[in-house]
Amino acid sequence: MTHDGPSVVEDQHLRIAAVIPALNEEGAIGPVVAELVALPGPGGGLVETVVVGDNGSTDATAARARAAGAAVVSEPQRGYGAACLKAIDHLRTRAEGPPDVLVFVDGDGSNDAAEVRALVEPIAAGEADMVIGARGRLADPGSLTPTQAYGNRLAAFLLRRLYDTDTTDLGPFRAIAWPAYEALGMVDRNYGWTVEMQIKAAKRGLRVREVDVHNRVRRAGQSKVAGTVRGVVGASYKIIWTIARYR
Ligand SMILES: Nc1nc2c(ncn2[C@@H]2O[C@H](COP(=O)(O)OP(=O)(O)OP(=O)(O)O)[C@@H](O)[C@H]2O)c(=O)[nH]1
Ligand SMILES: [Mg+2]
Repeated sequence: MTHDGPSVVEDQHLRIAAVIPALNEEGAIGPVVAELVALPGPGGGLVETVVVGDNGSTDATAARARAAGAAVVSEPQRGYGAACLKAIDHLRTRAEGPPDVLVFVDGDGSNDAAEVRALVEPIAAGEADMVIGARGRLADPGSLTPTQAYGNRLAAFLLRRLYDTDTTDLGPFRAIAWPAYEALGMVDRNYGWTVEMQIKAAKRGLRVREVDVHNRVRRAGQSKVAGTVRGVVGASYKIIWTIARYR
């Protein structure tokens, strides 16, 4: 499948919104937003709106994101999920109405904006409700810590065994159709966000696909999750707890 020429994504004229949770990402957020805004698409850009969920960053994250073309909403309570929920609230209540598809993108430059199209394609084609960017095959060396790679493989194994899925990864770079997202009733406010979405999608019988994506070492700034003890312990605990809880 080629992602260069016109495709079903163009034909559908889907309104795609990118959601970026960000905490102190001033060194990376500008180019991340700018690359999403610049993606070519039907009648302008592929991505209609970029919303950054700013978690009380103490640096210039909000200003840089706005300057690059994003809407910025502020969520004072820390947490990846809290920031996503706030950004999505904004999309739900905005005057133009909600988008057709949500795409989640990290604010640190780990994801490749050019792959948004590949994530959205199965949804545009009516073949999937949710598409997870799986990092197992194409991740740059060093872009996933050994603990992170192992933890993701373990969580994916548990999802396959306990929820009867084909999951190989909990990658944060992912797309979901708006009605599918709304049906899930997402609640997790921090590290359980990605796995909660996959568990609820499985329980509801959503059509879920994985697409291989690249994964880069963060462009700038400091790790909040995989590179910190607090992040690793918190994420491991919350992910396992979430997997057990919904079972
Ligand atoms: N809003 C918000 N965003 C967060 C929080 N923690 C992490 N993030 C964002 O979530 C994304 C992933 O966090 P990272 O710190 O990159 O975690 P990681 O990818 O495991 O670590 P790296 O290997 O350093 O990239 C980044 O865009 C962060 O800014 C948080 O508490 N709130
Ligand atoms: Mg990262």
